[in-house]
Amino acid sequence: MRHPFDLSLYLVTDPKLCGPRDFFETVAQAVRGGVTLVQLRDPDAGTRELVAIARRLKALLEPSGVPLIVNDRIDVALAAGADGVHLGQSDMEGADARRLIGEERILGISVGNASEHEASREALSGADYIGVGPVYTTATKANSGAAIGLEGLAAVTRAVGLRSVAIGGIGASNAAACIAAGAEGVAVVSAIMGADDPQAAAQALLEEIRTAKDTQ
Ligand code: TZP
Ligand code: MG
Repeated sequence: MRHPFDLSLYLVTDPKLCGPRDFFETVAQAVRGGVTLVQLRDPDAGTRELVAIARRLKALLEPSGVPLIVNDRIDVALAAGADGVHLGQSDMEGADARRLIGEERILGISVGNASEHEASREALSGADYIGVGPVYTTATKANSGAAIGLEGLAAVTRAVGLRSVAIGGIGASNAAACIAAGAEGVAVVSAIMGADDPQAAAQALLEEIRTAKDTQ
């Protein structure tokens, strides 16, 4: 049975955005603020370091039941006992990833735009959800592609037909619009990792998202 998950407020981590604040403390505050999923994303960390960080995050998240997803690295996810993996279009195809991670773990795959999806339908096979974006311009990820806007988000979500989480340049002021466009939740990096008060930032985002869902 697949691990249940709630895409409402999906924190994607970035240690570079915490400033002097401790990375794990930042994630702990975000969890207290109500994030519903956490993804370990750290393109600069080596394999051993990533496994160690993933283990610590898994232990930190355990009491709240918030699932841990590892970006890009199936090997790290399996070694650390994470709850899922998130892959990009240039990573392994969905069906192959599913064979490796088994039926319980969550599989997410990024989709940048509708034509990219059309070109790679097999790549999404076995996925539980898609990450769609960047919806808005973002400085957090270099080479993340052109912003696809709310129209792009709506088009991809409709075309793919899987649960979707919007990403890229999202904060409390534009989260509701992403839900209205068809996303089940929003994924954020800087709006929480870089906030002065990560707990309050998460709370404010969740409030916007829940209100948007309630009024749908
Ligand atoms: N993938 C597409 S955009 C992005 C990722 C990881 C970064 C989003 O960061 P932010 O700070 O929420 O705009
Ligand atoms: Mg990736």
